[in-house]
Amino acid sequence: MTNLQALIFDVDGTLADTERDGHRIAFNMAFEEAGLSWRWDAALYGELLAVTGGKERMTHYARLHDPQLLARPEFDTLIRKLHTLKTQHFVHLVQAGRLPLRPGVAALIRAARAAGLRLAIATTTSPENVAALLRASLAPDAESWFEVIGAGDVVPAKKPAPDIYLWVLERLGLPAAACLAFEDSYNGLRASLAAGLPTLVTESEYTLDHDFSGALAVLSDLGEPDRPCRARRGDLRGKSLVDLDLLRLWHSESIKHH
Ligand code: XBP
Ligand code: MG
Repeated sequence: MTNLQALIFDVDGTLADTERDGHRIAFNMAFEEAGLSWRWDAALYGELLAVTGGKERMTHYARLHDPQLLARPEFDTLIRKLHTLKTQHFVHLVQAGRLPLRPGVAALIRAARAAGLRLAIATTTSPENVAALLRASLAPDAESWFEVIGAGDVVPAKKPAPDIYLWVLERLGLPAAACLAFEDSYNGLRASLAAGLPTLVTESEYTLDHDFSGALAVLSDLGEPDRPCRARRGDLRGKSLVDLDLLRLWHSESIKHH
């Protein structure tokens, strides 16, 4: 029997709802600053989220809506410049306290630490964004709570490829069966399942209609004492929030079935 030893968290949509009011705003600020007429409204951004990675997402958008720009020889340089600007804006939004953690996230992370569970992050977003979010929304020294932080371009293929999760597992030196992943999106769940990780999904504003087949459970969020979470799928065993006992139960059940 493989006991639960580590929790691996996705960032955007899982730790915090960062997309509509964070990344999207930062992209638009970068486009304006660069004198580009691109503007991504909330609905369009929801469609563009099918592509993970900000640079990849902008390239995808250009392919659909601005082929002339895409064809210019300096396009790749422009994308890198836009992404640097966007990341600066996103970090400032986070530092202004605009992106709080989702319900139950901080409490579960603190409880996991106290219980000696190892913590890691596996995300498509850029490392600067992770550092800013952990510092501003969890604790000033929170980066040190995560033994491994796998983010952005450290792997060639982004989610739904399993690469970032495999990169994290290798550095944890743990088998997937000793871990549990937290995700919010179809792309993220495909990545974690492809890496063999039992995965808990908390739906986010852009992913309510996603296919979460294979998840241990699909929840509204992790729940707070005064704000119960709801299970779209999975048995909360009468609990109103996700605690370590529930995680260990779901984890042991998933390992039994493998
Ligand atoms: C979400 C993403 C990222 C962010 C934008 O990552 O796909 O691309 O949308 O961040 P995850 P960057 O859900 O895996 O945390 O612009 O830095 O890519
Ligand atoms: Mg996500």
